[in-house]
Amino acid sequence: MSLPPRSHAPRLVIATRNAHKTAEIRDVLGEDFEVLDATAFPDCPEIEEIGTTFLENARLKALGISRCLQGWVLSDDSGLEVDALDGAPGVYSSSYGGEEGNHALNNQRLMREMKGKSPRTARFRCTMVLARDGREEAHFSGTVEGHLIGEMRGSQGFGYDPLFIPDGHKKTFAELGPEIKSGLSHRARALRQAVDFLTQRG
Ligand code: ITT
Repeated sequence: MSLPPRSHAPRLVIATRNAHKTAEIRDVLGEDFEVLDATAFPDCPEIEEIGTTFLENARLKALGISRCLQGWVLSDDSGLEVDALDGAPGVYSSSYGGEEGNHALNNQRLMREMKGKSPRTARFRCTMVLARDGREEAHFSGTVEGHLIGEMRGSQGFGYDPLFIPDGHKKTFAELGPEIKSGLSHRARALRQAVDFLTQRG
């Protein structure tokens, strides 16, 4: 008797060079997809994030990477919106402290700006664009509400996780760890919509 052909998980390329995002996405998707990111395609261009909204930047990243490879590409543009700072750092979350991707400087600036301020409510927002053959197929958005504390707590996760306590919890994302974060994060919420879309498309 011959064995049935081994099924291969469909490939999904994440248009990011942020290894934390890729790991979180891989965590949520499990074995259902083969997840790669832009670091596996060194010939693809670096994408300049010149948009002024999450959706604009998510489009730039998804389309830029999709034009240089075949198959499904998913981008993630995300950030933290703080009510007492009129939504800052928002789309500029990654360079808030003055140096692109420097999470320590970003957190220091956030703690400085928030000293004595209220309310301390904030949310993470994630916008994802799915693209194929250089064309946008769909976009999705997810948020998680919470509040900021005045000092960093926890060592897991990345970015602003040590300062952010999601609603319904008493610990920061950096203390709660990946299992809880991937159950309720902005990224997981957007990603589940993307998976539903891909499943419907077969
Ligand atoms: P790519 O553009 O390559 O995807 P990036 O890190 O530059 O990577 P963004 O431009 O979307 O990504 O900026 C996201 C920033 O928002 C990130 O650097 C953090 O400061 C913050 N951020 C987003 N999601 C976060 C999360 O789950 N936890 C903590 N901080 C987060």
